[in-house]
Amino acid sequence: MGTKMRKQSISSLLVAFGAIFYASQSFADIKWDYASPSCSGTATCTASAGGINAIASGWADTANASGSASAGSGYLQDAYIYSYGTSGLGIKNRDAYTNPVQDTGESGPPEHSVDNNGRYDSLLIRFDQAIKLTKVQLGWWQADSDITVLRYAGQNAPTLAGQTYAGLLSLGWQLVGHYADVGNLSQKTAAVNAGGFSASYWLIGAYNPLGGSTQYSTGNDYLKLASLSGTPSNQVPAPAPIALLLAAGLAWGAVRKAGLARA
Ligand SMILES: [Ca+2]
Ligand SMILES: [Ca+2]
Repeated sequence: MGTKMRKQSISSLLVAFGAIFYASQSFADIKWDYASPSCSGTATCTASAGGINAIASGWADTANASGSASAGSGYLQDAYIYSYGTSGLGIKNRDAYTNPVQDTGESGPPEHSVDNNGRYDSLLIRFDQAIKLTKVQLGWWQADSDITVLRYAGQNAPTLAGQTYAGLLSLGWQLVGHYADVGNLSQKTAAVNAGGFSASYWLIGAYNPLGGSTQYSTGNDYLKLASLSGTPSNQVPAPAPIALLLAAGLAWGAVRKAGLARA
């Protein structure tokens, strides 16, 4: 094999290696599964996967809301998270514990779930880093299973306490989408976030019109969150490794050429 042939072969190898490296950067989704953590009335419940935590906390518009049909009228307060094995995470909001009870039925089935009967329950998910969310999987549902997904695009950590759901939209939160009948989909899984947005904070709740016009029925969605899937936004395939390898190949070629020229 001549020197030129050998140089071309090695360059081809470098390109091939670069292609393989590039392909390996087309990352599969990471799945955060809430079947394992055992959480009972806690403030947070954490699933970990791929070295990244997905810390769920519960929220509902229970502050200054009175009566059992005041969904949307109150301000957000933290709530209590319960895990139900493979059924996933549910929420009992603070109005399950008032005297008299302001969200009637909230402490038992089916409102022990993330529901919108009486109050709008939502799970705030905080990832350790920005994630492009792709899937939301339910483990349990009853009656109806429409969900609402928001992501946080603000600079500083978001504060939910004391805000209304409608007000979140002017505080850096963006509606990613409403998704209907997730429980009826294959694997009870909705493909979400078609726009491919990334965020460290996501808000996933029983269907919530966010103060706007009602797209789906409200007051009848009861669901538990089994898992989330997504991709770290810093793992988007980048051409840099190929460029580096090609540059290395060219440099090697230049060195060879210079060496041959001196020979
Ligand atoms: Ca609930
Ligand atoms: Ca409720």
